[in-house]
Amino acid sequence: MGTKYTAYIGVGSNLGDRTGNCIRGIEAIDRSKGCCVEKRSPLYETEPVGYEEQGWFVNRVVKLRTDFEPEILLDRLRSIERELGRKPTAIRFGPRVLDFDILLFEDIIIKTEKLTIPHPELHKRRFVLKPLADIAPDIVHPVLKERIITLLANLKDDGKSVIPYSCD
Ligand code: PH2
Ligand code: MG
Ligand code: MG
Repeated sequence: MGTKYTAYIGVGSNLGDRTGNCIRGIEAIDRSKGCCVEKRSPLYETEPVGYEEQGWFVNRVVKLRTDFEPEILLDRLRSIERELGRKPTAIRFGPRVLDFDILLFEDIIIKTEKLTIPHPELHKRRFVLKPLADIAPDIVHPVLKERIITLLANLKDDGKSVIPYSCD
């Protein structure tokens, strides 16, 4: 059970059993001592952004309560990605079995070599903003000082599809 901090995590997969990978990864977070998954957004099937020669992703966002500090949470998430079969790859933004990204952590602003919070791409990605707005429309981005629902409404369409995925 985590109780100290609230964090929002982006979850994605575009290799193998995409939905199963996301669900099993989130269960592993929830089983971690010091972490508790409080909300899950709906699932979306999403067109790849960044590196386009790869399959579509399944994405969702979850809300956590956690006792971990951000760097410790990041280490825990990385080790779950590996446990679920993620292999290191040379391709930036390339295909992955499971990807966790810390989107927001309380109102914290961090920029180190290891970690940037809020996630630097959060406000540019519909595949993140849409599910985040489903579970946390009114929280305010601590750098941009805008609500998530406003960032979504103002997002210039990147032309990338984000489609509700009913295989939950
Ligand atoms: N993740 C990336 C790169 N591109 N595109 C979509 N649609 N969804 C993702 O989760 C995603 C991506 C790097 O982590
Ligand atoms: Mg990512
Ligand atoms: Mg990542």
